[in-house]
Amino acid sequence: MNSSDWYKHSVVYQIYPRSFKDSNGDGVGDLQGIISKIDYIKSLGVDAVWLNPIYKSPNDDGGYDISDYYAIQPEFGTMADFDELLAKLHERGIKLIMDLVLNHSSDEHPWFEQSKKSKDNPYRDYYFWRDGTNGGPPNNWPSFFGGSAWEKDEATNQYYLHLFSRKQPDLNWENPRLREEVNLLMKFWLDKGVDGLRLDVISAISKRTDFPNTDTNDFNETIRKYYANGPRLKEFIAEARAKVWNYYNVMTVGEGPGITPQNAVDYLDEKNGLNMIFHFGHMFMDQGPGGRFDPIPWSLKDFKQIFKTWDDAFAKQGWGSVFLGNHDFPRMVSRWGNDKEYWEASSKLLITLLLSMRGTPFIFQGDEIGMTNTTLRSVADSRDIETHNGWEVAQKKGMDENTFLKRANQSGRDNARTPMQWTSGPFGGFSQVEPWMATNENASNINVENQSNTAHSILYYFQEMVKVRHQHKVLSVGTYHPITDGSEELFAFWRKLNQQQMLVLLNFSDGILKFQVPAGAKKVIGNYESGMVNELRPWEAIVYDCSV
Ligand code: ISL
Ligand code: CA
Repeated sequence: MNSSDWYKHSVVYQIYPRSFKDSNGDGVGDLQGIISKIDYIKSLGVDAVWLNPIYKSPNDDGGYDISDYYAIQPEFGTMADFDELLAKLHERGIKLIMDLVLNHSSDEHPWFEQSKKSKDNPYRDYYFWRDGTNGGPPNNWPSFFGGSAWEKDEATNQYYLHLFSRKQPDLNWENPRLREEVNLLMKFWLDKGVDGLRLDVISAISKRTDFPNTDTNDFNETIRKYYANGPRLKEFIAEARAKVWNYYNVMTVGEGPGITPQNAVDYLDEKNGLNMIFHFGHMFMDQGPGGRFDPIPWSLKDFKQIFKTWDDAFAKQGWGSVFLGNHDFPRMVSRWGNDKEYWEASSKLLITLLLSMRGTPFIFQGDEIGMTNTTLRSVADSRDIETHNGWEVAQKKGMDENTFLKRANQSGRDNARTPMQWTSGPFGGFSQVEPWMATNENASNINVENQSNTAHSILYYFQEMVKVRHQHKVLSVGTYHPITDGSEELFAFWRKLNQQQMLVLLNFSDGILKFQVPAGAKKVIGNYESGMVNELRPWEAIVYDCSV
């Protein structure tokens, strides 16, 4: 595994290729489009790029349904384009983290094409096939994307498991032959010089394979108890590490829906585990028992507690990751900030939080310029299977489209997938033709072009904050000491490392707050021009150096 712990000192930029930049005028982002923006990526000061899946896929779930792990999605380009992108990133000292989807494949993958042919096909056990019960599915497990997690295959009169869409059959990691296939495909990408792997839904590769009914209506509880954290999880991760990762200088970050502060360390064993894992404590805090389209209010007090709980968990072993948004969640400024009258200040405040917290920060494309949620005018505007399936479920419960749309516009994944906004020109400069998904209407005033080289812009602030993080090791590896736990407006904390100590003040409110700054504190960075000491204006963020 890593001889170097480069990832602990890195800032990672997440690129959703379909929406980053279209280079050949087909309305879909592609690898040459990313290459055309490589100097922009360099200008951000980031150390690594995480690419969402770029493998051959029928695109049922944004590429998270892979039909060939060894081929590039033709819409995105060729393997030569990939090799060029990797080389150009490495020339600029930027590492590449690939996204591997190993909990499930596409139903158009040859493995599944074989597996469904007959009960005695050699590939049958690459997936989970079970007989139905009482004329229905084997158990009551719901899919992440609505409906049952089982699909009936008439040809062999059995059901196959798919925690996600019916076109994403779960791979059976209990089968050593499947695990060997996974090892081979990982080696293929690591032999090409890839520096890191983001492991999709790694928490579910070992699940309850006795398949009991779930005993709760709370979906996130069902994930925790039945889909994730299964009995052989540590074994499977340790095997992949021993057979593959230990032979490369590769960083591994798992995506862990269902992990808990108590069991996170099980995934992060220094010798046999992953380097990092994404937790979802804050990501699910505003989801009710019905999941994404059952939004509930969130409180800053709980938000702060979640950061403390997980920092304590990761302080024990392994290393944490910090993110406030990605391709699966609404835009951070719309979700956690104030994207109306305090759009600029709150975007910068969230960037300050992300880049001053312990753990490797992951910034999602567009958040560095304060991109906001979009507005679906009808469900037909959505390009996300989760939203479409969610609407089907909602209709069955008698919900009207406007009510569902309000929820989808608040918490749906489409918000993060609108084309990157480069200029105030047509389609935000993403493409010369109508993109695969409508550009956000505010692209004319929120874009890279009008924020470049503008001192007070969000983009400029992001670049400055990245420099601050790189210049002060206390912000990447220092200890974390929250204060003002009880406040519903102020998120304040210390970061300490030997003699260095930094005080971070974040006013998560539209009001003015008082805070007694220690004598001798030196302001390092802030999102307002100089103002009154001991007073925080609406959504004001300040980092003070209080080193002794
Ligand atoms: O979007 C969610 C459902 O509410 C998240 O819980 C998400 O599905 C879950 O964290 C797993 O996400 C990953 O795997 C999915 C894919 O749709 C997501 O884009 C990916 O990030 C299935 O591969
Ligand atoms: Ca294209």
